[in-house]
Amino acid sequence: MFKKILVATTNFGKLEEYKKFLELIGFEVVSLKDEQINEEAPENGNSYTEIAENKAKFYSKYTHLPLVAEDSGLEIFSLKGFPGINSNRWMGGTDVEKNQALLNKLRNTTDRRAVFKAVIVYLHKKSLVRFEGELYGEISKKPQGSMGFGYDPIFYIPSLNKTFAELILMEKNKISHRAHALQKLVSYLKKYQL
Ligand code: ITT
Repeated sequence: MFKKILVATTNFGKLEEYKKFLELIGFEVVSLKDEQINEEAPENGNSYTEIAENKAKFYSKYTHLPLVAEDSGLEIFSLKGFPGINSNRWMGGTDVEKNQALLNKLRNTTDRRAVFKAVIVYLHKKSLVRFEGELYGEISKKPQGSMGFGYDPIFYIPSLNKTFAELILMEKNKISHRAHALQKLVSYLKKYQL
């Protein structure tokens, strides 16, 4: 029988990335929709960790399944870490519009360094465990590629000469901030046979 885990995210792109890791080690990944959870956790907190923990606690009110929740974001060096923990809510509009707005902010900037960060919180029987990952890269001059989600078309990885949106999921899942955190989660779940 498969072990069930709730991947408590409203973001379909994230969900797909989690599935690849967790199904490989024998989990049946359940989404918020599968569990008929229609509430959305508020983003409360001053750090990725605090926000991810609060999301996990929020969704645990609606299920008895072990669950994971995540907070992640893109930090741009020349913008002093902006948009960071506000990556999803610093402006309204579509991902395409957000990407364009960031490119506009960097129009005259030569320092294009940026880092993607993710904090995953695993919540099971009231115990919270945290896993972190990050990936350094740059903001491209224009959007490139059509895969992935969010800021993928403008996050450029110099060693690959590609943006995240030019990578297939399997390639992104080898190197991304989320992949680094997910590898740690997978080791933990395997170690404790959860
Ligand atoms: P949940 O809170 O429901 O998980 P969300 O999309 O609101 O979904 P976050 O609050 O963690 O997630 O927001 C992080 C934002 O940062 C996300 O919406 C994307 O726009 C961006 N982001 C995070 N990881 C990304 C990735 O791998 N590729 C592209 N953009 C990413």
